[in-house]
Amino acid sequence: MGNVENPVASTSAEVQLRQEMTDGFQLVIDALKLNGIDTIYGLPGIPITDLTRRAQAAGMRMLSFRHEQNAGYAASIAGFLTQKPGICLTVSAPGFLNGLNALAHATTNCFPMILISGSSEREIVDLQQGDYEEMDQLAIAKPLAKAAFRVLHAEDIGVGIARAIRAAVSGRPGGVYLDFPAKLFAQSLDAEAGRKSLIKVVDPAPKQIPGADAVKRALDLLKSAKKPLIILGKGAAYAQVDTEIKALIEKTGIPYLPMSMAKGLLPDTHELCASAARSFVLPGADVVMLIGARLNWLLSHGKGKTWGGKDHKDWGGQRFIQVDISPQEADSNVRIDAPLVGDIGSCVSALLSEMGRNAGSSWPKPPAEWLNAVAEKKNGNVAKMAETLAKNPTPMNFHSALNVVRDIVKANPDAMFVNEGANALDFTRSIVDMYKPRKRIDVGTWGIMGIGMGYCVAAAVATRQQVIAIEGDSAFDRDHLQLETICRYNLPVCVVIFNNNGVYKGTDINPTGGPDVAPTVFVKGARYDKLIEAFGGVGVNATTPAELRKGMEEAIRSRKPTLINAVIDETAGTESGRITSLNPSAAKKK
Ligand code: ADP
Ligand code: TZD
Repeated sequence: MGNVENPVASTSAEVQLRQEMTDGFQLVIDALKLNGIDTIYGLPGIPITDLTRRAQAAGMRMLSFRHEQNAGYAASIAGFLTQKPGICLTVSAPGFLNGLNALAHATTNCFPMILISGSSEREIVDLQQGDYEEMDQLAIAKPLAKAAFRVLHAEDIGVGIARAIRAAVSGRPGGVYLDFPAKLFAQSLDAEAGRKSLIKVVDPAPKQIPGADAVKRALDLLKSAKKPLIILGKGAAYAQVDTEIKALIEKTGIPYLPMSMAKGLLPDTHELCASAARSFVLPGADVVMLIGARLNWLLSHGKGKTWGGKDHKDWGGQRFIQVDISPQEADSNVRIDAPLVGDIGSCVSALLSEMGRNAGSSWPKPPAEWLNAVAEKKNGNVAKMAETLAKNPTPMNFHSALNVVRDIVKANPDAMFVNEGANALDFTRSIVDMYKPRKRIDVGTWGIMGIGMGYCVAAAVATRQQVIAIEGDSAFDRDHLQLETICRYNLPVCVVIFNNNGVYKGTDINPTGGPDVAPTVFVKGARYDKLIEAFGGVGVNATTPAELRKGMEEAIRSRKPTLINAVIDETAGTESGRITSLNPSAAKKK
């Protein structure tokens, strides 16, 4: 199928006829644009090459990646940042499978995303006659997506895209798959009929108002608490109701713990932020209000030793309030005494207005004993960390490098911050304070490696801010070629590789004494900075905090694509960072 705007000379009657027709390609573009979607992350090829060209011609931002998985991660985080479904566009079978990882990631993390994949001819696929890139993609996508649809007729494209948008953003957001067989794009349709078939989705993510009884139940429980705690999750960040959440925390005076991607909803330096006293407040709290956070592995399932339970499955005695849009989330791990089901904006507003109605402007603050104990613990830990950060060992280690990163982020609070790795993730999360909402984006619910460069591209495109990425050298494995994507679009991205010669560390040895290095070890002294130079970006090799600081400052000043190879002591860090205990063999060794 060629471009419809073929500039071959034609009679005016022919032009008139052509203008009155539209086709599948055009309807996909028109339907997306009609719904305010102006960016596509993808990789061209049969049958979607013309779609990428025509999307660009129609004024959409069409960002081509070097691998679909990275494009998919970009789309997923664009969805998180914008509340609009991020679009990933791939070719059939292998391209689709490469994008599928990100689709599952979006569903798992509650990010709105639509994976659109071209597919082969239905009649050949269904009879398994061996078509080019034959695969029953819809069937494969279904278990990994919140919803999955196939469109066979051009006049149904509008409905297909409307359903996909609604499914992605309403209720608990997630990943949606849209299957477009090759023939669909070439189908032509009367232009007027085509226009009429499109749907501009009205109120795609409707408010969900919590019940008055549920609001009262939650507040009664909160009021009874002697040691209350609020936990903010990435659902709270996604909801974009930052002022209301700040008001709730400050009005109640309750210490809060931000989950990784909720950091910065209130500045991490806020007096009620209990991050530095995490291992004190979790077992110590008697009533915990979860706002957009699940009691999954990241919160030790709400039980066990982390929560003061005697053994790993024992309840710590906390009573929980859970604010969540999903009515099925409560009781997933432990009993939730007060589920508050609704969108976070409506729930937090309802809590605030009910608090105001009952207590005038003075909601009772938590007992001073609890607040003082939390503050004491926190201040002690902050002071201890300050001592560690002040050291300047040779070689540079995670702490001395992160001391620099911490300063740079403080000086550039609007910069987007991407982070992946094991030690490179855990140390960064606890050392680098965030000051504004939705700035920190990272490995999320799965603890997945490979999101880094896709996130960098989407963060730069969706927010137009400077992007800083802190990457473990192994975390960066799946990302190398996206440096070309970053350079091609000249994005203001500064990637810092914490290079410690391997997965977790670079010190393992092959116990057989054979020629192969240990499975966790990489080439020693690799120069990742040379990779970006191949594409015209700026490469910096930094062996000291001073060199790292200079490199980062220059990257931010110039806004040039930059990669800093930060050489870190290969003996620093621990196996799997803070989740060593999840390794079956490591647990046995302990
Ligand atoms: P974290 O990893 O930060 O703890 P999770 O991904 O586990 O956060 O939890 C996010 C929760 O937020 C999910 O249970 C999801 O249903 C919920 N959520 C997402 N968006 C909203 C919203 N707008 N209103 C209410 N809850 C939401
Ligand atoms: N593959 C994928 C897709 N996700 C994963 N989480 C892993 C593998 C396992 N894994 C981790 O959980 S962290 C990590 C891997 C391979 C890399 C750790 O090494 P690093 O970080 O160099 O990135 P540090 O700072 O050296 O610990």
